Amino acid sequence: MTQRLIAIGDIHGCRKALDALLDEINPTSSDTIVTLGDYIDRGPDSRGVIDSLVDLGERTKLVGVLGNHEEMMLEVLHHGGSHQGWLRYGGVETLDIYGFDGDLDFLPPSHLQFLDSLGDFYVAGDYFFTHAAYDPDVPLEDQEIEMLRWYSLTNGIPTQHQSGKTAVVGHTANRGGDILDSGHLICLDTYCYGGGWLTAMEMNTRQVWQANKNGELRA
Ligand SMILES: [Mn+2]
Repeated sequence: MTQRLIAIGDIHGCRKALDALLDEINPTSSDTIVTLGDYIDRGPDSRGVIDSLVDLGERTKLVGVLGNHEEMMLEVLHHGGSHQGWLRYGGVETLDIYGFDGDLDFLPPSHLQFLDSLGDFYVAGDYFFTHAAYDPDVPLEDQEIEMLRWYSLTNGIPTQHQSGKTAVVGHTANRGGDILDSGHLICLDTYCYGGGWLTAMEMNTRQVWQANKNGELRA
């Protein structure tokens, strides 16, 4: 059985898009799926997205990368951090779908467990995966969080990482819906919540799947 390595870009509450892609991909226990972060906020069904991801983790090898949106939420939940930034960046929609009533323990235990399991980066073969970007001159394990989760590619695309591996990232939305591929860096954030597409890419074959927020596939 072929072992596939599939990356999925920023989901942002677009559960129908995620489920449509997973139906097409039909992941098995021999596949690895790397989700690039920003599962929640902005889109309509962050709770449903986390439900789907928890379920996905039971039938395939799921590697979840932490996005800046999950970072903002966890900062509020675990450390009593300021909620103002998170709410401004789409946290309101997330609280709404979880039925937030003023109590900060609104997440089901399985959802909190999933969010707490997310990592800063993942390396597989000739690729590494982060949410946003990287410093090309710094080993992956020494990267600053600002570069991994917050840096926007609109400020410039980093040169190839010193490891020689190809970076696969999300975070910087390509509003036209197309994948950004600069050779040493591939960005799969194709703006699903805003009217673009949710993108999945199999890294060995470069096969691509895309679905919009209504769950309609792009040919
Ligand atoms: Mn992001």
